[in-house]
Amino acid sequence: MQVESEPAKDKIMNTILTSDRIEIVDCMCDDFQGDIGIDIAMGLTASQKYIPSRYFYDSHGSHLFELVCGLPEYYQTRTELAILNDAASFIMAGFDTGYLIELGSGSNRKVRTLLDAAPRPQDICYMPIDVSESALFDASIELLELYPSLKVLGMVADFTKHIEAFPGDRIRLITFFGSTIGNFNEENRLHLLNSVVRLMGPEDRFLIGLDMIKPRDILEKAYNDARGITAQFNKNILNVVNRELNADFNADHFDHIAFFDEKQGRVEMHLKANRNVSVEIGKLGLNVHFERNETIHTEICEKFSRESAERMVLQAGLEIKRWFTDSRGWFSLVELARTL
Ligand code: AVI
Repeated sequence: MQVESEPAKDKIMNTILTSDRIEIVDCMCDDFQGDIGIDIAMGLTASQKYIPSRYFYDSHGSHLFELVCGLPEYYQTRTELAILNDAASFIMAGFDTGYLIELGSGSNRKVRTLLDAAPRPQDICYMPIDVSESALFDASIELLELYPSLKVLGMVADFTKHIEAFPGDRIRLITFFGSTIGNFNEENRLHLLNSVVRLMGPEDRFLIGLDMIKPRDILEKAYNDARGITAQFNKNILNVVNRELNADFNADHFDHIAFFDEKQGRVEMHLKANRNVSVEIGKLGLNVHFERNETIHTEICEKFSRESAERMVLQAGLEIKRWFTDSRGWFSLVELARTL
């Protein structure tokens, strides 16, 4: 497939797969390995210990997250899908050719709604960007079968770092579903949005999913499901650290906790030591002690109001073109353009 892309400066890209309809390139080049040691050393020696939430998503964590998305308490995925179903034809009416880019693509469920509404799918090049090569590969192959005229240019990449590698010779619709933006702190959120804005031309559009503020009991149930899948997802981060850094965390010595901090407008997930714990992190030559009840902060999940969302996008240099939501106003899909 002919795609005129400008490789990111100083980044090596390996082509994993290429044929006439699909190309998958790898921009990661062992970044994950390099970063995790630094991230964990910093996080577990801080006064409030933390592990960055991006380490949830090894293949088991990605599988657990897929299970979370289907839980009755976790309203986000099905609400966003329902909004997308209603909004897809409006969104795609203005985008009948170009690159359909999906940041953090995972499964292809949401983008299929857009492709189904595309007037001419043969004129669209779908660009999934994901750190998981296997998820990207499986989702891409499935799409090629479902849409026989579609072209796919996949990037195994961390979209927080490799945005500059996206091709820019055609109009782009960049999608960022699932309220993943809420998992970034304010500084990183702005940094990510700014880098998307720098990439965008005046005709490009950015479609972003946002989870909205709602009553505490609904939010807290969504992150404390009855089957304990979210607890498994949270604890899996310790297995990732064990595997990658030769550590000896025992996940049974920690309890999953998740609560809504109303003042900050966000759900926080932590792992709380249920006894005094001492952990050896072999590859870092580091021993970390946890007092009983001390927590490791693993995730923030920001919840937005219309005002806070407007403030955020304006600050990043974006303007709202269209705002789609459900009847309860629980989730929003916002179509953005660069402010000129
Ligand atoms: C990926 N992200 C939007 C999810 C969320 O709701 O913040 C991750 C998650 N954490 C616990 N459950 C789901």
